[in-house]
Amino acid sequence: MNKYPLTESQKTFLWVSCTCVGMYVAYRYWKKRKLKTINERFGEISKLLSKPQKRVVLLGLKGAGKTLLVNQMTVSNNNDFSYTMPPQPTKGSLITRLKNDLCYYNIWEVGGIDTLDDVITYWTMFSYDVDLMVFVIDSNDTDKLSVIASSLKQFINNPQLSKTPILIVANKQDCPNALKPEQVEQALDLLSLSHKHKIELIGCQTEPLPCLSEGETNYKWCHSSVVLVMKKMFSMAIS
Ligand SMILES: Nc1nc2c(ncn2[C@@H]2O[C@H](COP(=O)(O)OP(=O)(O)OP(=O)(O)O)[C@@H](O)[C@H]2O)c(=O)[nH]1
Ligand SMILES: [Mg+2]
Repeated sequence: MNKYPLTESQKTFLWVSCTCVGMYVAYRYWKKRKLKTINERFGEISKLLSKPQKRVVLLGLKGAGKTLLVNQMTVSNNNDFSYTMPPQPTKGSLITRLKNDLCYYNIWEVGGIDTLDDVITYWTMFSYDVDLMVFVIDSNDTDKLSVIASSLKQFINNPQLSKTPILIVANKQDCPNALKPEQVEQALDLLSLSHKHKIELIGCQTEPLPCLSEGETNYKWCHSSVVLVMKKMFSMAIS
């Protein structure tokens, strides 16, 4: 038997006090958790900002295959990405961000260039603060190679651009009449240019694409040569 029975008002007071203490403890716990989450998120953002960023400019004549190349690189870099076919001609420029453990790579694709004058203008316009210039070539379109060869010489002779490395992508290697990477190298006279400038060439193809399964409209596929181009691009941009 209870020696000191509580009155009704004492019981109510005790009950209200316990509830208040409980709520206060729960509130403090929730606040601490919230602050921790904010700190964790802030940590993630700081990590993002502290990772270096590289600027890569992707040029090439109209229809050389820049957009499809970037789409396939993005697939290999980001599991959630997919693209439709055929790619639409690029109006203006497109920026795509790729990443690896070391850096973020902001890829600027400049679309719709079709004359030598345009090539030079765009190369010069986009030449500031660039870590790597990538030039995509249609290896099947041999008539245009002379245009590219002369613009490359002008590019290399421009003192403003003297420190920017260049990667040439000899694309459309799947086409039966495409020049092989060594032949493109010769046509562009890269051997003599490489004495004056850091310049490399790599073969690539983004087609033929596999058939889509029924009901699918988007591709999540990339050719193995695209992965090699992307790795080369990453290594040249940080060199
Ligand atoms: N056979 C073959 N066709 C390709 C390859 N890469 C691109 N193409 C085709 O070439 C056409 C042009 O491709 P895009 O990626 O749009 O070319 P682009 O350089 O972005 O063109 P612009 O945006 O107009 O400057 C499309 O029909 C592609 O399917 C390739 O490796 N092989
Ligand atoms: Mg394009």
